[in-house]
Amino acid sequence: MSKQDIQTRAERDILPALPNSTHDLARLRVLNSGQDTPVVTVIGKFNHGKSRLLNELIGNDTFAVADKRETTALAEHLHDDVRWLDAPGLDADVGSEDDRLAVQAAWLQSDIRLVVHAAKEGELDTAERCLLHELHADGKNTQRQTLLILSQADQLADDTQLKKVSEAILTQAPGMTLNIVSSTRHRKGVQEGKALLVNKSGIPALKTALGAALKRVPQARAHEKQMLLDTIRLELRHLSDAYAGTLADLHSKQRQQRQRFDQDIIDALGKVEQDMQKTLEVSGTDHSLIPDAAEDRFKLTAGKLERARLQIAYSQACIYLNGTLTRHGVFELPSEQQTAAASLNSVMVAVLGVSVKYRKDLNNIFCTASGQATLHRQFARYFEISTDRKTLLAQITNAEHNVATTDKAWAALHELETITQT
Ligand SMILES: Nc1nc2c(ncn2[C@@H]2O[C@H](COP(=O)(O)OP(=O)(O)OP(=O)(O)O)[C@@H](O)[C@H]2O)c(=O)[nH]1
Ligand SMILES: [Mg+2]
Repeated sequence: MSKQDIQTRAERDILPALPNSTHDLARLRVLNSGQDTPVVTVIGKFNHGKSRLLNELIGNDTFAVADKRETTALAEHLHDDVRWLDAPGLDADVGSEDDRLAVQAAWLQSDIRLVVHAAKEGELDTAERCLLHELHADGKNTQRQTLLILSQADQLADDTQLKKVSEAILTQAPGMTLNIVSSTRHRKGVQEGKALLVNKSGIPALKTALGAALKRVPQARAHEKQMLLDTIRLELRHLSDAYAGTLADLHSKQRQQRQRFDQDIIDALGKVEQDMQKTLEVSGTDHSLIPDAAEDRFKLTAGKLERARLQIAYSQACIYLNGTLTRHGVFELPSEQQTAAASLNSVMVAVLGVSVKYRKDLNNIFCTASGQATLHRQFARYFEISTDRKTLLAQITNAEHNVATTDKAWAALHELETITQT
């Protein structure tokens, strides 16, 4: 598989787990593209002289310059083993979506950012200060470099004015070096062969500073690649640990719930068996089996008494077992099994039926191992399809899906690590 395919697969498999890594992966794609040529871009507000500065740095009028909002898309030029990118001005209020994308692309591709601010504008405004702050933070992380440039220096009345503006800006951007330039002076000096003017334009000094920054690019890129992979790895580690923890907790909850259910059912069946045995212990004639004669219709017969006694014992067993089931969230039949007769929709009715029970039935159902095992099995089946258990199962399925997502992301990250190092 080609490096590009691996990169594409990494994006496909890592992003579902870490959607916030979009930028890091896109930057890795740039760093892994095999293009070793360093990229320098200008950033700043429109009309501050960005395009013209680039033209002076490369020594020809490649980039469009105008006294209005001019650059509206990313323009690129290869010169002196450097890719120069001209970006639109950063003016959110007048910028279109295309501008925004172009600025984003410049941000993504650049190794060195030249922040251009026109001297005549005085201090940096809030947007520029935010930008510098952002670039500074990014630089600390990635080692990408930023050079601050005070452009159009010739527009100020004198050196005192220039000094005032420079000092004000340096207090706004502490720790930074200010590169003061005038593209107009540079062009004039070059055209008229005036070395002093060229020198005074600040462009040669800026070229020297840029040259030093360019030398640091390979090392910065190596650092940045490692840093990006480390960041993704760390985030993935946190995420997959969290997902694995959730899944383990849910599995353990599922197991414990079932164990408690099984134990409670065994205990309840044991108690019901004991009570039932007392009812069934009576020896002698089983009156319940002797049908009443027609003339006994309004009399209290031994058969009626015995049948009532069995019925009460049976009802008590059912009530007791039902209490146990209810404690574990087993109430009614699942909706797909329900009928129009609401009284038939209980799990107890579904398991034990509605027929009248006699001694033999009660003994088989409640007092034999096979009877108890049957009840246990059927109760367990309804337990597993009760609402709470189904919800838990859905949570487990979801957690398993999350774990699978991070597993896939790990595999893709390992591949990405291989192509990034080579
Ligand atoms: N006096 C003077 N004018 C300059 C200088 N640099 C640029 N300009 C003028 O400022 C205007 C804007 O210059 P551009 O280079 O197009 O500015 P930009 O920042 O690229 O502007 P957008 O592309 O619209 O963002 C043009 O008229 C330039 O000629 C300079 O050093 N001195
Ligand atoms: Mg421009």
